[in-house]
Amino acid sequence: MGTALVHDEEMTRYKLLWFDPACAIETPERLTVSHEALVRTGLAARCVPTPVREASDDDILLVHSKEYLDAVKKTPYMTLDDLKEFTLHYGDVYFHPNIYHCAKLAVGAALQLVDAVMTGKVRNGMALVRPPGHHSMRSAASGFCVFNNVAIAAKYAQQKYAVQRVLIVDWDIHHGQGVQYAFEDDPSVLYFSWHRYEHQEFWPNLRDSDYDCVGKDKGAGFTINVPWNKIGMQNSDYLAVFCHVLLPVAYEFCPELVLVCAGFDSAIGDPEGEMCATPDIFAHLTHLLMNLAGGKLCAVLEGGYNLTSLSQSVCLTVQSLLGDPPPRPTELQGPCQSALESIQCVRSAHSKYWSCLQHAAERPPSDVSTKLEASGEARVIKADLVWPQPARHLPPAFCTAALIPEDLLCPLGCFRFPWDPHSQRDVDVSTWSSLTALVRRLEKNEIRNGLALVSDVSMAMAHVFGHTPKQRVVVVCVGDTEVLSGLPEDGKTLTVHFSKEALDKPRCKYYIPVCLKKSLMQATCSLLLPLSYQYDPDLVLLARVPGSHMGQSEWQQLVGLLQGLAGGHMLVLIQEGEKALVGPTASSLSGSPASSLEPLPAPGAEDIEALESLKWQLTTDWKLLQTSAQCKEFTACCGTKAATT
Ligand code: Q6M
Ligand code: ZN
Repeated sequence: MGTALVHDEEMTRYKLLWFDPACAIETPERLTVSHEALVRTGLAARCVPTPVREASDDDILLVHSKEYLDAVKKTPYMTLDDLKEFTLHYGDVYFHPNIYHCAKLAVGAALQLVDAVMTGKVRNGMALVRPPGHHSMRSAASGFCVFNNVAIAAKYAQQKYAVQRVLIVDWDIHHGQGVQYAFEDDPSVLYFSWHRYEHQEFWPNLRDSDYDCVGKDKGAGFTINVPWNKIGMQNSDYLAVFCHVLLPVAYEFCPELVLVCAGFDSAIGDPEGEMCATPDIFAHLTHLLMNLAGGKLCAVLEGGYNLTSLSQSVCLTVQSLLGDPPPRPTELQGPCQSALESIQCVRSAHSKYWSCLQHAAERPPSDVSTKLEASGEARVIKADLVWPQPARHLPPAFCTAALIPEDLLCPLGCFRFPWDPHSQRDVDVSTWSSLTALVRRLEKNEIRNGLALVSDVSMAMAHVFGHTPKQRVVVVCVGDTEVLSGLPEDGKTLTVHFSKEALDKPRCKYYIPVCLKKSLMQATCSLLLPLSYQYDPDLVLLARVPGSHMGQSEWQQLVGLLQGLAGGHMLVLIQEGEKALVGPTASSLSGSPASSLEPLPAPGAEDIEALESLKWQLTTDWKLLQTSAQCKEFTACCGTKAATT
């Protein structure tokens, strides 16, 4: 399906012409190093090169006023003094004789990307642009931004392709107030932003950036602000927000297009953000969004001022867009106290708008509020920031192996197993030993993933475990049949079993039965993902047994999302009676986007109750499940990262 890369050197041809420390970080090199890194790593060559174009006046007028456009149009003819004077009307932005041209190309690049994705030329893509866009408002430039590239792209997609619902994910470390204002009363565009806030001490210092600004009128609930009130946020803080805020709401919203304000000043080493999330995290953030909207995702560059972490982060984003498995997440802890306070506040502010968050109201912030000084120590940021160079990983040559009976057609995109890609045949062709051979290939990274249709999932599992002594495995079972009697309970496996009838009681922290009537996406986002990320398996084993209410698209979402773990190594076992799932499973394993879900039904009170109490019981062992800040006494005795380090 392909990944578009929109890029044009012309956008490097403007720069700051006078002394202004606030603007000095926004340099042409930002674009050059990002593009060079994509070329050097071979990623650019794997993308579909897509030319930019100049946005038309009508495109720009989708978001901006005629007066503002006319004013910007005059800048190419201004003297240096005129430009300086013009710049003074706005905050933290500079003009240059060529910036109007570049700003038109930046908008045009975003629109070209939307065209490529919406016409089905590619599945997804990234546009490398300057100037950025998310701060610019109807009649004002701001924060290095001239025209609002992503806001215009959203309106354009709605107008040209009749897209009903657009999700905008703004992971830049600044609040994209321009995007927020463009859609604050519009329920057809869900705007999510996290941003360094520090109780309004950080630029752009707006009251409108806090968690309780949720949108207006019909758009109430369709603006989600996650303020970071401390610097030094880490991978686990970002992942927690995705699992407990963004993803559940996004699945409920059910977008038809996802746009990302892809700023990388939220990565470690950035002088503006001062956060500690590593470039790897962007591979995961991208991956987690890639199965929404039938895979239609357009990432448009915003900020990012540390040239090293910027270019690494850009590469990791594009790598995920291309379908490579994200690198293993490194040593995830739980979110820090300040992040938990923000998460709790956002969830509670949105509980009346989203049924997936309705229970959050029952645990309102008690003595905590981001209005107050956050509890816990500030993290100390090391003076010399170093982070590991992202591993130059090689995806296995073979993606998906299918171990299925001879009379079944091999699904598209798979190869039939047993079969030796290195030309020495697998000798034994009986199902059990073929299964063992397949697992060994996964272990050796010769094959990325596989699926097997088996007569008895329990026996198949026993077999797999008999032959993978060293591996840590996340086992996910779906269906109403008990299969797990023989599983090791020594921490070498973490098992989550989804059923609609109660099967079993939790036996230990590594065995988690989840009995739900519906709300399966919900449980996947806010329970299964955090557990699995924290466990960090070498292999994911997904088993489908008879008797389940999980529909085909939910199943595909599950298959897609779980591929973010274990370097993409996943084995799917399907019990014979569930033959119809072989095709859809194979399709997701070989990288096709999951089919879109229907807008989600409101979860029943029973489900919510079950899920919440399960999470509550498990949080002591699994910190990534936390969604509320503890009282200070609790923090003092049980310890959190902030308190113990
Ligand atoms: C803030 C000075 C405070 C695209 C972007 C632009 C950020 C503008 C920052 C303005 N300067 N130290 O969001 O990255
Ligand atoms: Zn930024």
